[in-house]
Amino acid sequence: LRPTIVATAPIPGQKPGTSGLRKKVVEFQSPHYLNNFVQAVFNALVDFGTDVTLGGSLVVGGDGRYFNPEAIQIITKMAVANGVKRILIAKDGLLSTPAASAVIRERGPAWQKAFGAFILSASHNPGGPSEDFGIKYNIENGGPAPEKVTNAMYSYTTTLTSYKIAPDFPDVDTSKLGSTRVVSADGSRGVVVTVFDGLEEHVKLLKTIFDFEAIQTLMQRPDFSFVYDSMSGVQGPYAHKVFVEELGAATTCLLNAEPKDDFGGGHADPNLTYAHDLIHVMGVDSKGNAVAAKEGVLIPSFGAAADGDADRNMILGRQFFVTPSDSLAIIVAHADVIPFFRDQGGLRGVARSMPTSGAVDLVAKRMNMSLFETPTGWKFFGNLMDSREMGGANYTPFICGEESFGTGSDHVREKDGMWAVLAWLSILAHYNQDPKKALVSVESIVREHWRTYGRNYYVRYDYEGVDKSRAEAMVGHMTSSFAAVTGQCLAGGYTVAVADEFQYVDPVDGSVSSHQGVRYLFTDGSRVIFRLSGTAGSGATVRMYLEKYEADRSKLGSHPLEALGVLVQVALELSDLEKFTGRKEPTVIT
Ligand code: VG1
Ligand code: CO
Repeated sequence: LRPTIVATAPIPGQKPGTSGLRKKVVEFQSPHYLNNFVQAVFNALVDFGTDVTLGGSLVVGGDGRYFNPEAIQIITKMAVANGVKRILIAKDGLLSTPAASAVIRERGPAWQKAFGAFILSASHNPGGPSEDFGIKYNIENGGPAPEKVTNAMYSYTTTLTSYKIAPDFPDVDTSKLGSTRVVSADGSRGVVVTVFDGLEEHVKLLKTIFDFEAIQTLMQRPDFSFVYDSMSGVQGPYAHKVFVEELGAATTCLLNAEPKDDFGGGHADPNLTYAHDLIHVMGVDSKGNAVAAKEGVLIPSFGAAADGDADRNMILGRQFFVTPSDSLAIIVAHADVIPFFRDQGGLRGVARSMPTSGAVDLVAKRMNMSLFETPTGWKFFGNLMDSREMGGANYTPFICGEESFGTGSDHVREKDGMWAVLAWLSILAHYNQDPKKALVSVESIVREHWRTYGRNYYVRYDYEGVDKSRAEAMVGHMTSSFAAVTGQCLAGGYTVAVADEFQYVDPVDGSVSSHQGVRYLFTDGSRVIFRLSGTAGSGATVRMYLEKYEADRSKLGSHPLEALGVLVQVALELSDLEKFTGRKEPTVIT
């Protein structure tokens, strides 16, 4: 157990982004790279009052991508050297992001409760020897480390001169469940390493939230069928447990349910471009249009997909795509069909990231709930969700969501792909209780929602792999011309009411996050937003978000690209995107 102090030097570029540190695998494999970052995390924890030597547990697991096994051994040896006494490692290293959050919050008696977790994932980024690896740290509430903590981690990476590791600590066999106690040579110190079932807590928790019987009744209807695509990420075993073992579905309902360390060469991102297997089965093309079924082929009534670390979700009906922003609004509008919310007296608060459409705002307003608009990234939701526990305002129970296929609630402190799918199945079960009536479809639920609230047409353009300095120059161009464009009337009569950069003041602790995206708010309520992604492993990804609200009930049936066509031109003009990036077309449209 004796720690060795290894001399090292700061490595540039180790700043955690929207969700942890993500880089190419080869970078993580280079000498000291992972070690430096892990030591910086331990150093930062000391500053924020977490004493890891007190006996609490450290959770370690990941999405199963390439380099996960090596990273688990390194982190274990470093945790031992930094004084951690209990280490909980998920079996085979497989632990989804929402399950990690559940494990931190739920596992074990108080005296050995977890103080945090290392989650080894680059989420939806491709995996494999030449692709991305990632690491993020979640704190004791189960959520991502807040910005002040990730800033401290980064600051340590810039000054670090050494790290601690226990090189003689035996490698952990993660394939076998159970605890091993390793005692120091003089018998004065012991460390317990437990390999645990990464599925257990999360599935147990989900069963307390949803009415599994009602969902099972829906799934047994002869006119209902579904398919779930785990995209070769970590969700496969969870999907098997929930849908096959708990709900009695056939294994043929599961696509790509075997975790692979390169996600089968795919891009484990559940959207219309990358979830090609699923959209094909569901009769939807990459623009979200319906594709006619081949003769004799039955298209399932419901389809969903997860990303690499299983915190994202995409929801599809038969030949129908549900935008994540609409999905959030519809789940919120139906929260009472979910026992978790109903039993707590109903949902009281909702939050969305700034670029997410305002569809949920309309629901919150009508249902008289508090609404919060936060910067992109799940770490900003944690404080809001915890505020009741902190004795503050009555914000919980709570649902939050992002336009990037992320939805979840305060049952954990991460977005939760399985939760979103079970929420939708609960809504469908609610509308389809009468076996004699024809099936109420996903599409009809969404259209009814639009008829009630109006429709927030929404689309996001991603320009991936852009030269970083050019992307930054584009942002600079926009921020320096805010005053000049304000009040200007552009194509289609769009007039800029406000042009600014989004800044967030956390209502719970008052911390300020600036430069969270360039916003153009138009006089008719439409919005254009630009952000540079904080999850790109290399280069820059420009995200352009467009939203236009339509209240006219006769105009609810257009394709978003049609409804937003002119606004796209306005956005390209305001940003001069083509000139700065050299790109004529986006890489992905969602
Ligand atoms: C993206 C999404 C953001 C999400 C983040 C992490 O961040 O836009 O909404 O929270 O990924 O999701 P960015 O900075 O690239 O826009 V995940 O599933 O990759 O952990
Ligand atoms: Co993810």
